[in-house]
Amino acid sequence: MDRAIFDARYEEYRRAVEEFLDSLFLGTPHWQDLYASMRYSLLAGGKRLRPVLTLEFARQGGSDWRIALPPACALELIHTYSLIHDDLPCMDDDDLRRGKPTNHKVYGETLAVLAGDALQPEAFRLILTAPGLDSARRTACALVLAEAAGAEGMVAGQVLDTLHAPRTERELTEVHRLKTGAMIAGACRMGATAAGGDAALLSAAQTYAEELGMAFQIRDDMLDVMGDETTFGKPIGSDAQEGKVTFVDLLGLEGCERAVRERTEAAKAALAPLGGGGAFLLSLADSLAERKM
Ligand code: GRG
Repeated sequence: MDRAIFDARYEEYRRAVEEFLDSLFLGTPHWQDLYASMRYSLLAGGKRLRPVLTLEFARQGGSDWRIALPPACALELIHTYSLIHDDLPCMDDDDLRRGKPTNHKVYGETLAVLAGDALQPEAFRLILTAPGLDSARRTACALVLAEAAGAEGMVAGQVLDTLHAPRTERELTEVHRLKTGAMIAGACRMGATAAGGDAALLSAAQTYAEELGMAFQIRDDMLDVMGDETTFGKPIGSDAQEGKVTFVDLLGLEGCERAVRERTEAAKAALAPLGGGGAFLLSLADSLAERKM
């Protein structure tokens, strides 16, 4: 896809997501400190990759992509909670996220934990009240989110990563399939589900996402070694400092580059059933393989 057309579509999706998120948690209860803490992290930028994937797969399912905005943003609420909790002293103990002080550095640990807690049911509320979805699609989308974020998805990956010290390529691949890949796969399946897409689209979404998720994580490990702190938005070298084994340790930078290329090509191959309609997703895979943030 022509770069300018790709950029324009990504920007259209990103802007719609920002506007939707900015409309949340604006009330004036006397527990406004909770809302402030939630909005601080929710509106701190980020690529909005997961909602963008949802909106594009909704388009692929033949729907007006706007009907998928609530479930797309639900994924971003869950993603945001995971980042807030991951930065806490009991986990990675990070001071910087997306180039800004982490939530607990600004609001304190108690409110950071509670903001993350609140974002989870609020994500399900968005799906279960989505105006453009009938009750069958709302239920199906809620299930996609539970599978992606729960005890067989992202949280399982975080447990393995933080408490089981993965060291081999096989162990690391499993961690990242769950911790990073499950939410990326959930994002793709969410769009297809919201649009009522058929089994072929769901299957393409799953395979594309699995390969994309691994490429994304290997690239993340590379950036933790060779990235620029200002662009990446968090300190470089934090994995090594925390004693974590990464793909860079196992494969070296060149091996990682090769693996990212192979995974990216496999992700693109999974889009064959979409024909020319998959052009945006092909370009997205290529752009993520070269990302700097
Ligand atoms: C606390 C239950 C729980 C889970 C945390 C997502 C996660 C699991 C931890 C964040 C740390 C990390 C490096 C995770 C790997 C996935 C990843 C690269 C997350 C960052 O996603 P991006 O790059 O972030 O899409 P932006 O800022 O662009 O939204």
